[in-house]
Amino acid sequence: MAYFYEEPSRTFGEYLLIPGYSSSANVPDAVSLKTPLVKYRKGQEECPLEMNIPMISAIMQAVSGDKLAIALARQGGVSFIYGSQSIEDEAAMVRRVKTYKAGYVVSDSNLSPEATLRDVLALKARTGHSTIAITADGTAHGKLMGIVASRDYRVNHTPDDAPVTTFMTPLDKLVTAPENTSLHDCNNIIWDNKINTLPLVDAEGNLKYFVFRKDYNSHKENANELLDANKSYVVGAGINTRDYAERVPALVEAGVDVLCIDSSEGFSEWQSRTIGWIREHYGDKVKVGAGNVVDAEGFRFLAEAGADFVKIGIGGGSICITRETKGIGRGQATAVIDVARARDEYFKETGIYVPICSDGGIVHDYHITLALAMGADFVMLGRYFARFDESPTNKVRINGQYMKEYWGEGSNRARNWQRYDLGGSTKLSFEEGVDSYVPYAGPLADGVQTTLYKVKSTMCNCGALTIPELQQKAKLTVVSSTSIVEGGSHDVLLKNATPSSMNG
Ligand code: RVP
Repeated sequence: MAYFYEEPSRTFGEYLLIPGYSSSANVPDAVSLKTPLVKYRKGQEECPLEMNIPMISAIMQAVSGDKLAIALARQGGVSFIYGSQSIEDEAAMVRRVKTYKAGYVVSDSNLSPEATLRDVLALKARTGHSTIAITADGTAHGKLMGIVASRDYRVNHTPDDAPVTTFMTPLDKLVTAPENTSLHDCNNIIWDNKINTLPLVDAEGNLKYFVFRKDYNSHKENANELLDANKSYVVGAGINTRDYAERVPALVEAGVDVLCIDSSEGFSEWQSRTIGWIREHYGDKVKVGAGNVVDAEGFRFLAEAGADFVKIGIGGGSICITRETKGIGRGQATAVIDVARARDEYFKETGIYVPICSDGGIVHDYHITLALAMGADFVMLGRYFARFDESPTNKVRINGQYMKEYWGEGSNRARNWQRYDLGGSTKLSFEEGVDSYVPYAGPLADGVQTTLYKVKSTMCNCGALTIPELQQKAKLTVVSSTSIVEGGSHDVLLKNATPSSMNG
């Protein structure tokens, strides 16, 4: 006879935290959100890869491109670049993140001296950048001849066919610096000379980078940024259980820091084979997370297969219709609680701490705090990140409101059949995801900082200054459906009603 669970499976909206004693030391600024990303022998060694905030971005076309990866690493988290693209394209995205030197920008707007104002305007419209390098061959690293900025020409006054050489600031009038100048020194040069852009050139006069006044300031503001030993941003990437023998080497070659097998259902032989292949070829050097699972059994299977972290969640994603189409899944809160127990038992038995990630279904910021309190080391978010400027999707205006597009990996639009692959020859034959809009929410940095301030405040209410302390001290209660109603504003007529569930 089939097995029946005694309790219904529950989701975050059915739980609340009960505050604990908070002392005068419990202030949000004193809270550390540092958390391990990969397994380690807790108490005996340092975790080889930690994050400064407990947030990773979903392995999705509508979420994790290189721009978002840079923005999130700057806040202290990690993006997993989507795998539902060609191996070359995914590796190129990883490479762009790894070669991005915080503060040093490889010029993406370049023209040769033969170009005209018409070319300048067309390029500016395409890239959105107003500083254009004029190099001998028109490439990002060609011999620097001059720079064109908006103040160098007047549209409708300067003729469209005027050659750039007639209005650019030529090299002999430019302030430049050698390629290895430190960011600190670059900033001094920028200030001393009252310039906005400093080109860095090599001994032959080839352009290497630009340093912009505005970037230096933002670099200074990001105390949490997550950098590797070479001061490049940390980045992850999704892989599948089909083409790993080609995809993994390409991603490793591009400099990826951590991989994750992207699958809607991870309790499978395919996942253990994939991890096995990585261990055989790279030992423990290449880090790989696995999932998704929703119970203790699934966790133990992946931990024993050698996963560096385990991801939890089936059917809870905002764009996910797996539960409706296939009838599988589990309430996200129950899944996290069950897996967290299994993780703690596994740690007691083996001394190995395998971090776990709650993936999908975070609607309100406090759901993050609940997931952490229930034992998750970090959370993966799709909808949340899709709303920001840096996500790779279009910003559109609908009924007077700005929205961003957001679609599931199991939707027809993404056609990520590997994610739902069960072996055999058939490819995605029915949809498990939808195509949608989410309200536009501005720059990632502002959104993440607001969210985490809320997380830290609640942690203080629970008397916790770290995530492990929260997990130890948290007191959680299931709430009745009537008290959920009581928890929102009620019995008043709202002056300014927006659907709060869509605003993070
Ligand atoms: P959410 O943050 O609620 O938008 O959920 C994002 C998660 O949803 C992803 O990390 C992934 O696990 C899952 N997903 C992605 N695509 C689909 C689908 O098409 N069903 N589901």
